[in-house]
Amino acid sequence: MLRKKIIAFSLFAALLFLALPMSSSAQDVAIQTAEPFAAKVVLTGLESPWSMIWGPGGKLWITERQGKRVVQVDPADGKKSVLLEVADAKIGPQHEGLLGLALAPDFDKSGLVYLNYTYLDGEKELHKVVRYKYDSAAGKLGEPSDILTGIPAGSDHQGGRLVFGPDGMLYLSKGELGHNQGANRCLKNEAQRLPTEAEVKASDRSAYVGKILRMKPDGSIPDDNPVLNGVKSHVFTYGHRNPQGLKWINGQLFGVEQGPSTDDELNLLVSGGNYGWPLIAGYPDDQAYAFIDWSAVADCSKVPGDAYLPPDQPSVKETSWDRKDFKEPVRTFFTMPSGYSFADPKFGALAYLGWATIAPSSLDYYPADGPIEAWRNSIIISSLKNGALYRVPLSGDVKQAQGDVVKYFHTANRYRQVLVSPDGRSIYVITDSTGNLLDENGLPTQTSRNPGSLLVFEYKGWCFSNSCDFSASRAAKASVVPGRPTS
Ligand SMILES: [Ca+2]
Repeated sequence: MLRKKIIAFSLFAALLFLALPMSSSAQDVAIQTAEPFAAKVVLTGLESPWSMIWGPGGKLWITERQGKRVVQVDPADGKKSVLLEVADAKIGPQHEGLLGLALAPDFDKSGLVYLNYTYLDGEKELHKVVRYKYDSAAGKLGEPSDILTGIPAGSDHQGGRLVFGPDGMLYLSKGELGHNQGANRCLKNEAQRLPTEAEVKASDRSAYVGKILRMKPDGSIPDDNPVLNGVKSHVFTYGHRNPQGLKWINGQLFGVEQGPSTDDELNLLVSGGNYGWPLIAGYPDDQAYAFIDWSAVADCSKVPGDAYLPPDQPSVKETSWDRKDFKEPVRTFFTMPSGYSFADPKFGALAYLGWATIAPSSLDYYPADGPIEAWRNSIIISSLKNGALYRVPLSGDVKQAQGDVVKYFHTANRYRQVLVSPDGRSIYVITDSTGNLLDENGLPTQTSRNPGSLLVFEYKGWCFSNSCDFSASRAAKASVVPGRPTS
C-alpha cells in the first residue's frame, strides 16, 4: 500500500506552486503538491546568492555573488548576519563576483574557510581561491590569504563551485568562459588545451579554463594529480563547458554542467578524465550537435551564426573524434535528435528557454538512509531556466543513474543551488536575483516570483523507524525520525 502511494504521488510531484508574493521573510506559502511538502520563503533580499553550505551551529552560510558578501542565516527564522565583505571582488550580471565556499575538513579546530571569486589585476579579469579564518566570538571571517590566483575569468561560464574531497584536497570547477559562443564566439575555446610544463613552472594558469582543478589546501599541486600530456598541474579533469555543480557522494566526485542547446550533463569525475567539450556534447552520437571552431572562421565577427549549425560552416562530427580518455556522462538533460528545431516561435527571442536543456546549477545527494523512502540514494539537481529540482535515482553502487528522472517543485524562479538538510526532511534552495526563466505555465518570462531568496521545501509526511508515509492526512503526527549527524 505504501509503495502504491509513493508511485502515485511521484507522478504528480511537479504540481507545486509558490503562490503568494513574497516581500518579507518567513512566510507560509500556499502550494499544491501530491507529496506532503510545505514550501516557505525563509529570507528575501539576497543579492544574487550563489553558494550555500552548512556552517557551524546549524546555520547556513551563503555567498552573495553581486552583493560581495558572505552571510550567515538561521534557517529557523531567517535571521541574517554578515560574516564577510569582499571589496575587491569584480562583479557582473551573470557569472562574476563571489562564487563557491567550502569549510576546511578540520574547520571545528582550524576555523579555516575557502572562498573563490573574480577580481581585477589592472584591467585583466581573473579568478582566485582565498582562505579565511572564522572568528566565532565576533561572528566574522578574516585574515584573508590567497591560495590560488591568476585563473582566467570573464563574463560567461565561470564555474566556481568549491568542495573538499575525502582526500583532504580542494576541488574547484572552472568554466571555459563561454568562448566560441555568443559575444565571445570568435575567441578560441580552450577546454581541451592542457597546461605545458613551462606554463606550470611560470604559474601561468591560462589553460585552466574548462577544467576541474584539484589543489592542496595551501594551493600547491598535489603529488598524485594526473599527468596529462606529460605534465602534472592543478588539472584534475578537462573538456568541461559550464560546470556549476560538484558533490562528493560515497567517495566519488559527481559534477553537473550546462550543455549547449542540447545535453546538459551529470558526470562522474575521475582523475585525468576528458569530458569531451567542445567536441562532444553528451554522448558521441552526432545528435543535434557538431563542433564549429568559430575562431578559425575567416572574418568570424561578420559571419552570422552561433549555437545552431549553419550548413555552410565546417563542423566536426562527434563520432569523428577518437579520444581514449573520453568519459561519457552518467545522464543527460536531455539529448535531442538530429534535425531537432531549436527555434520555436512561441518563445521568441528567448528561444533557448524552449530547448530541452535544464541549465543545471548545483547538485546534492539524498542519502540512502534518509527518511523519505522514495528519495533515497538520489542525486538532486537544481535547474536555472526551468525553476525546478530534478531527482535522479542512483544504482546501488552509486555509480549509475537508474530509472526515470523526477521533476519537483516547479516555481517561477531560477534555482541557483539545492541543499538537503542534515535530517533529510528539508530541501533548501537559493534563487537568482535576475534572469530569464519559464513561469508556472511553462512560458518564458524575465520576472522571478521570489528573486534573491532562500526557500525551503519541508517534508510533512509521517515517519516511523526511518521510513516515511506519503499520506498528507497523517502529516500532523509527530515525527519519530532521529536527527542525522551533521558531518
Ligand atoms: Ca552528443
